[in-house]
Amino acid sequence: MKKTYFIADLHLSEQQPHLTALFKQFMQNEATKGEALYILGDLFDFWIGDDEKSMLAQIVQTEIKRLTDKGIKVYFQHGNRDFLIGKHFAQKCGLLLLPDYYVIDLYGQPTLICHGDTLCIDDVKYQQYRRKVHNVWRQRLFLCLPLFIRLRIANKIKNKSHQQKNQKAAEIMDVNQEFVCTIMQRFNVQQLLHGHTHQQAIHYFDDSKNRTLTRIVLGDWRNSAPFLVCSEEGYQFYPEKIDL
Ligand code: LP5
Ligand code: MN
Repeated sequence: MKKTYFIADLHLSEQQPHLTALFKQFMQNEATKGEALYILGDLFDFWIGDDEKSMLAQIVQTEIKRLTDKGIKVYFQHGNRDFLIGKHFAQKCGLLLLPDYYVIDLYGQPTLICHGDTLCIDDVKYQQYRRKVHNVWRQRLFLCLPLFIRLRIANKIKNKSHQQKNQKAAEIMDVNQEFVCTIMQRFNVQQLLHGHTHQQAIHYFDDSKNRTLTRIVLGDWRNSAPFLVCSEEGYQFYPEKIDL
């Protein structure tokens, strides 16, 4: 039976080698059973340019290439931490870069996939910041800087974000339900799949036409290595429940 895997928010970094070990294990075992793997953003804790030649980058590329060499498609959508992953990284390992919103045919069910940060429109400060760092010219300028300066800037942003997050209400950092309905209507789908909020769950709700819509949220890899697997028979989280 054909299977498709979904993961998000691994936040891999040199400081957390156990996560890299979990990633290797997942890529060499579970992921090989599928026809496709979708990584819905925040694979890395942060990414400051494809010229980064760290050991971690090499390990991740090797693992992705191992899958793509077997003919398994590996797709990637940018997260808020690794939106600078570019063509060079992708070409090295056969990774297929997708736009921020993308509709896939999931065994007969059109499904909108995204990282999830764009759905959190009540987090006004984040959305303002996002617009700034997604500006193409600002990104080009940033990528021209020496790596050590980029690293310093990234750490500054991380610290600022950490401070600000502590002062934000949890509801603000979750998706805006009205916006979720609007975006699902815009893409004409009844199923949405995303990460970012880290709250692994399946939400059912009705739209204005009384149709039942589904929103599937992937968990993050803080304490375990959660994934979603889909087939013609439906979908299943592993592990079914994770500690939040
Ligand atoms: O990821 P998470 O869940 O911890 O927090 C996010 C939002 N924070 C971020 C920041 C990232 O976590 C870390 C940054 C990685 C840097 C990558 C390289 C930078 C390249 C620059 C290229 C031009 O995304 C957090 C949300 C939270 O999700 C929940 O949705 O709330 O958002 C914030 O906390 C943002 C703050 O509110 C505003 C931060 C202002 C930073 C000011 C510096 C601007 C300078 C930009 C120019 C270089
Ligand atoms: Mn995120």
